[in-house]
Amino acid sequence: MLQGLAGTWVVVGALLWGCGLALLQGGMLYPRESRSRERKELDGLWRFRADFSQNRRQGFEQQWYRTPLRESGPSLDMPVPSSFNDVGQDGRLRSFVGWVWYEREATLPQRWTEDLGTRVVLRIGSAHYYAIVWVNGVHVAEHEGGHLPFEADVSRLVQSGPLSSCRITIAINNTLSPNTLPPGTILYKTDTSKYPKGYFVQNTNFDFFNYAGLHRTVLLYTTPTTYIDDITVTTDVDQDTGLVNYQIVVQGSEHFQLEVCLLDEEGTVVAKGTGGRGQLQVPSAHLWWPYLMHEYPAYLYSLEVKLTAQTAAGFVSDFYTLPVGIRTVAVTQSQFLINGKPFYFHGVNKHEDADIRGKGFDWPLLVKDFNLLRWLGANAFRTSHYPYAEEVMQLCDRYGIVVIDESPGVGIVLAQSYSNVSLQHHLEVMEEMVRRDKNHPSVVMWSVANEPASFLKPAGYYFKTLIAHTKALDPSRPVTFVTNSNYEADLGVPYVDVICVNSYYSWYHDYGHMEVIQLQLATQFESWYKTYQKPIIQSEYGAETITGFHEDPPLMFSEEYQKGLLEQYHVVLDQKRKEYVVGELIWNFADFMTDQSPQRPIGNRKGIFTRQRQPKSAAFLLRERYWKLANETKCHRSAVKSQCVGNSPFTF
Ligand code: GCB
Repeated sequence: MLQGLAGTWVVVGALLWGCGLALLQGGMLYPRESRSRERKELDGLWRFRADFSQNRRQGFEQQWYRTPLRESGPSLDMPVPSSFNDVGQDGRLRSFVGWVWYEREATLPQRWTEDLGTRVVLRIGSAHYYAIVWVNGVHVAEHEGGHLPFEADVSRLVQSGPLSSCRITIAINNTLSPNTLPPGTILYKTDTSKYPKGYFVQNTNFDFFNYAGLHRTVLLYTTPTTYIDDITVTTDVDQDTGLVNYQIVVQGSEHFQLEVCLLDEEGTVVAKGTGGRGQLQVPSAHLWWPYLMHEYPAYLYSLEVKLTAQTAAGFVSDFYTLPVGIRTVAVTQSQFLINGKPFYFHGVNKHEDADIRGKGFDWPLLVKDFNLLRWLGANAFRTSHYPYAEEVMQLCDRYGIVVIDESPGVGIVLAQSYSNVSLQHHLEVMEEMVRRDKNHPSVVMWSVANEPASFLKPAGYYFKTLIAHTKALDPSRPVTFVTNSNYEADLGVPYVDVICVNSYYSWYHDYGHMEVIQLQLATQFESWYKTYQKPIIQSEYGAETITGFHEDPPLMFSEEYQKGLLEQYHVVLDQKRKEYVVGELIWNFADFMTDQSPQRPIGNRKGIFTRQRQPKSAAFLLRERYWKLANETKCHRSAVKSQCVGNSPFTF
């Protein structure tokens, strides 16, 4: 892979073997059931209380975690997973800033509490933003950051007495500061002629509602006390042989054996290995291809890992199965290559957002979204503007939807947010994110931030450090951040592999003048490319549209204007994609909730689908375009020419 690419950056999968996660301890494998592992989901109704006290600290002063929540005052029923903001009728809760308290009892199987060879782990998929966790009143974990999982080994606590249940209390604070990701500020309004005493508001520099709560599954799972803690897989291709490099970390014992087996989709063993690291060779490998790029996209093998260890109590075994897609990613001066073939991103930006549940994980919504993506002919999305649920990434692997995986680095615009404290936290967040998502074949690039003030002086050092660190964590993928700065002023872009640019011509300026889009967009692309000679993705463009508003000739906010604006962009994209533009991602997949402001009529309406996932006219326009692009690129690469007829969508 190293030879033959004149590009700015190439994949060096094998180097990942040398990589170490500098700051974090331990792995964060997705909790899967196996012959040695059980899981118990704690989704459903939890008890809930928001701390409305003046300093929001009454819960700590009165130690609400010490006794069941019902004993320290009234509580509400709160569904998990869900944001707490939109499920109630209390306006104060919708905009609440401060500590909220969640609690529930979990009944544990007898073996979990009696078998000292069992390790019991509490895992919280996402708690926004800062969380403290107690089990039976004992502090077990603290975590900063709203979009990534964290865990606590609670074996000692649940095995210390004749317990059949345990009480889990989680306090969560959604307050943002200039050093959090995303950043925010609390503004105290002290003019007593206008505001009551102690009045404050939380300000943010991002355009989505700061939903909070337990957004993803909370669960308990078990492993043996000697267990498979982490697996890292990178893949490469040599002729038609797939190469699967693996590295396994074991905790709990120094004396163990590891066996690995790679199975194809039929369940046939295609390669075997032993030991904590190695390379499996798969002759005539089925590669993992993106959706619409191949007749059989998204091929997944299964890597079965078996650990056996000799412990004081006898032999123990642990089993873990990881889905593996064999594919390569590389970037040249003008192309994004997957499996050595040019890949053009035609897709969307999303949000985790829906009526009532806010950012709460919801299977029906997720399946609907993937059905819409495939209907649309989208082959990619960006996780704007934070890491999405692990189940989302799993479906991307399964359907071949390519992902630009973005950190919660959105709204970094204050000078304070470039401090060392902020940078340190951002480095840790990248570690958590890479640790969680490194094995997903669908993830082809990391995005460390969205629209930072990258023209500020400290931005150069900040992004240089952040991008270098991310590359050290994972040399197998390109790294970017998404810019809306001027090409001459941007101090971060020198360090990215692919330039991702957002622009809103004839929306945030030149209102209504769609006739200037082509000139402005062409100038944008040419300026960036002349300066950097790197591939470019139009990572956002779009127009606010209220579904059902019709105006012809088009006026802003009408469905016709959204379509017209997109069409102007497409003219230039069609020219430049023949040169160095490697993708286009519409803003946004669906309408979504934001803070209240005169520009946001109940949220951001730039979706091509409504918040309830119904199509606006632009969805049909994009559908035609994406299928046409897919047909073109597929014809370009495949022998199946007969399917390349007209503009109509084809199916495999
Ligand atoms: C952007 C931001 C996105 C906003 C969008 C808009 O540039 O990246 O978060 O929602 O513009 O609609 O203004």
